Amino acid sequence: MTRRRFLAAVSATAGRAFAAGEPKPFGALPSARQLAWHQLETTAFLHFTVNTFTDREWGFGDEDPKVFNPARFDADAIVEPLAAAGIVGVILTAKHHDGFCLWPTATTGHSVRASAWRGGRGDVVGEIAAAARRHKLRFGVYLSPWDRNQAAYGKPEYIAIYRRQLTELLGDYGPIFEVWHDGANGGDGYYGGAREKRVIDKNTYYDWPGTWELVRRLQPEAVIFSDVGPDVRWVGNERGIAGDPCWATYDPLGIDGGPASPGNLREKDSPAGTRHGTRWLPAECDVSIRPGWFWHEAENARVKTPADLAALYFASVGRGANLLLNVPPNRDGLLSSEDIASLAAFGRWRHATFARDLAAGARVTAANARAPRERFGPQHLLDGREDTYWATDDATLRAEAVFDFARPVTFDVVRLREAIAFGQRVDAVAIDLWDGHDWQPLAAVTSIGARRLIRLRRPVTAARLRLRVTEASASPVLSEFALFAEPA
Ligand code: FUL
Repeated sequence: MTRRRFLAAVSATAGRAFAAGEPKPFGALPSARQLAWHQLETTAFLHFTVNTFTDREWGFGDEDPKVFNPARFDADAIVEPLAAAGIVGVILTAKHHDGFCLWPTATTGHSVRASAWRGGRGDVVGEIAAAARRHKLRFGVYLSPWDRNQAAYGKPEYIAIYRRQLTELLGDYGPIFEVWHDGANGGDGYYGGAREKRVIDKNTYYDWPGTWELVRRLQPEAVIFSDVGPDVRWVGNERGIAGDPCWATYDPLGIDGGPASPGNLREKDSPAGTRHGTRWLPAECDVSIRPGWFWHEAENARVKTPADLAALYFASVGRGANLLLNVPPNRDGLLSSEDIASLAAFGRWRHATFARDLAAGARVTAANARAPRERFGPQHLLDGREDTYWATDDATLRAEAVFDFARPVTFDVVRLREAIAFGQRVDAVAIDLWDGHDWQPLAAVTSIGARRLIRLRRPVTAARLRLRVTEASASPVLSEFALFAEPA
């Protein structure tokens, strides 16, 4: 199958069946696995390998596997603080660019088997996967395509090795929710002692469609992440910040404007995506809680604060993307106390902010809703469900809903959601506040998609609010209008 045919096949399948009377779906649509992925919001990355012990970010591939010895490694102690922060999935670097495998693979001797850790009988992948299950987190794998240890890297044989490694990871550790293919690849390395530079053709060397078909076969529910999807796209920066707007549709181009591949991407387009693009390809914002991806003693005092994490949450999840927050284990095989403290406070903030929707219970009216109103009326904005929605007649692109509160509410966060199974339809909305005489503009934003969080500069008190869809490409289908207050 060619890449084009593969991508057409994966993006043609809508994730939901449509019933008579419902709005007609618009544009590119999410698949079932993408719809499930959107629900996750926040997941974690664990960067862990020989680098943790050599104090590097990119290992050359000649590291002595004996250096890997996290003597107090405790997978539950790593996963538990993530769960407490509201993180619902964890992706482990099963192999980073240095080629050291965190599981006892049959494909190479350069693995935990040759390490000093637990006499070579340990399996980091197995233990994190099991701990994730115990704490109700999903488990995913990062397997670096670039392998600076492998003698075969750059030759066709390496692709077979890479696929055998994926086959082990996707076959032996239970359900996998996401497979992460890094775009950084090719360059100098150890390569079995050759110590040379190996440049690969990023468009052809890996035969990505073949690898993605293998992932589909072994883990049909897993989403595949790379610079270009096919399910989830890189947001185009490692700062954790989505574009504003951030469209869920995207037609990525290569650096020269031709076909794109992992590592060959015109990344300046990725934060915003492509309005009316042909593929549903939502953004994932990867960012580390520390300056580096791996743990370094010298960065213990530079862990992002809970306020930094909250700001990242608004800049990623708040723009319809997902946040993939890296929290790297240290040399003991634990998270450091600084990271745990920051995660815990971030989790408390999240819970305190989002536990109670202050708009629930409001009275809502809208001049336009498609019939029957019980099914498509604006009351569905407030019912706390994502599978029900307010939809207008097909020809009504601009619409408004007015919310009346029995008692004035004080809030500083607004959350909006489109029912994205119907595509990304809304281009811009505004929110107004009734001051007793007139409507005063409160906020205006563009893309919504899976969600949009509006963080106001200061708390606002209102007894009456108005939501206006000011621009849409198809009749709006909105599933939520919610209000929250951050803890003082
Ligand atoms: C990059 C890699 O080179 C970094 O080391 C890290 O793994 C990051 C998530 O992706 O491309």
